[in-house]
Amino acid sequence: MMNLSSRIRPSLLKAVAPACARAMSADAKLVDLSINEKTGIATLTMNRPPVNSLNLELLQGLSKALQELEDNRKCRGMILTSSSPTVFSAGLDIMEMYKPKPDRVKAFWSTLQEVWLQLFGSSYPTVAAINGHSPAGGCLLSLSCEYRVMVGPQYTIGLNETKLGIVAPKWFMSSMLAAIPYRQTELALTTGRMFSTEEALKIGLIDEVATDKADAIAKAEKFLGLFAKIHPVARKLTKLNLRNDALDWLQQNRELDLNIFLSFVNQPIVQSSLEKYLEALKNKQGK
Ligand code: CO8
Repeated sequence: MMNLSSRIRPSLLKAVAPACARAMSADAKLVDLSINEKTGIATLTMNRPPVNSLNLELLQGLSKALQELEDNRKCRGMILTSSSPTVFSAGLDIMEMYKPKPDRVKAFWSTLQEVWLQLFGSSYPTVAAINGHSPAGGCLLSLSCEYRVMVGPQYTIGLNETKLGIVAPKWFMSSMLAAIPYRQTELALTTGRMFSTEEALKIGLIDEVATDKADAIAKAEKFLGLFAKIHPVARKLTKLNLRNDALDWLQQNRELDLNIFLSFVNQPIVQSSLEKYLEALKNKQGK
């Protein structure tokens, strides 16, 4: 038996999971975490219908799961994916930012910071199996992983914040800069561009295209297999040295970043943009 967390709940194991996989103690409702005992590869599945918008509770579930994996010495890698058939994650739950309650919005942003620090700076290798649309915070989560496999051609990915009249924080930008060049990042962010799978592949925003979720998972596992013969400590230190500047900035500036977010999100013009965007989402064609 693997020496996993004492809080294991085997009942969380999905019927489709391989026989050698077992569930860990992530929040049963909003995230599902299972680990394959043979390979040590964990699968972390976001499960907040309909679109996995990242509210405080989903972020807390992700943070707890990421910490469990960090504490589990047998974890050889993690695949982040979604239980939705069409959406990886719709990004931050706009309702957390629209007419926000002071204490909750602080906890919300602080937890988002924590999740990013945990994911971008994880000691184990990470892959996003992007099995649906991945705007804004959804794109951020995938960019925080080391490799991205995306189901195509029908889905889109990008940091579209400017289209909502909001500004992606510095560490969102750093995450994109870790994947694609400065020039492409500037163009993508200032225009709030959502990329098709094919376009994303062309500029390196994603690494591979998959035909469906199973193919994406298989490709993610193949990527993680590259590390079978690489010394884990050498791998981890190389990754963390490369990512150090971005990680260090947020670690040193969490309070400042929180205050920037709070003052920004509370501005009437931002609230008005969010309100209009929410209305447009609710009234979009096809509803
Ligand atoms: N937050 C809250 N609710 C959402 C969100 C969201 N991000 N996205 C969708 N919803 C809601 C919709 O309003 C809809 O609600 P209802 O059923 O009550 O009408 C429901 O979820 C289902 O949505 P759709 O019908 O649109 O579902 P589809 O499958 O047709 O489309 C998409 C899925 C493509 C994901 C689409 O919903 C979409 O484009 N969503 C918006 C994505 C987006 O722009 N997210 C940006 C969030 S902001 C962010 O992540 C970064 C903020 C950075 C910091 C800012 C500093 C101030």
